[in-house]
Amino acid sequence: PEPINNDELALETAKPKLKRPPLYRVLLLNDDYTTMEFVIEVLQSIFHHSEEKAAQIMMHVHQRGAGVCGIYTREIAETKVEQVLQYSQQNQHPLQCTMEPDS
Ligand code: NFA
Repeated sequence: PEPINNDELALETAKPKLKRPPLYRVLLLNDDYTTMEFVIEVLQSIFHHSEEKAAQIMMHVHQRGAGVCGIYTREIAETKVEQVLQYSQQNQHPLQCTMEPDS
């Protein structure tokens, strides 16, 4: 039989690595001061939801305390959180946004 060293074996048995990246949920948190209209605007402009879907997510956050606005890879989720916080501060709203691993 053909001799085979460990490096050749490693190359021949190496799986093409096509692993999916970890995903993160971006969450909006309820508060008593941010207007419903502003939350809907954030969900439409930053998360690209329709007005109807944005209103539905806003009401979920309002009634349950928190809700998912979208699920993204780490860098995109981080950017969404930063954009929400910056846009909210610019408009004097205390709206909070965070991210967590998607299960
Ligand atoms: N609770 C806010 C209000 O009654 C609305 C709100 C919804 C704020 C979702 C933050 C997130 N004006």
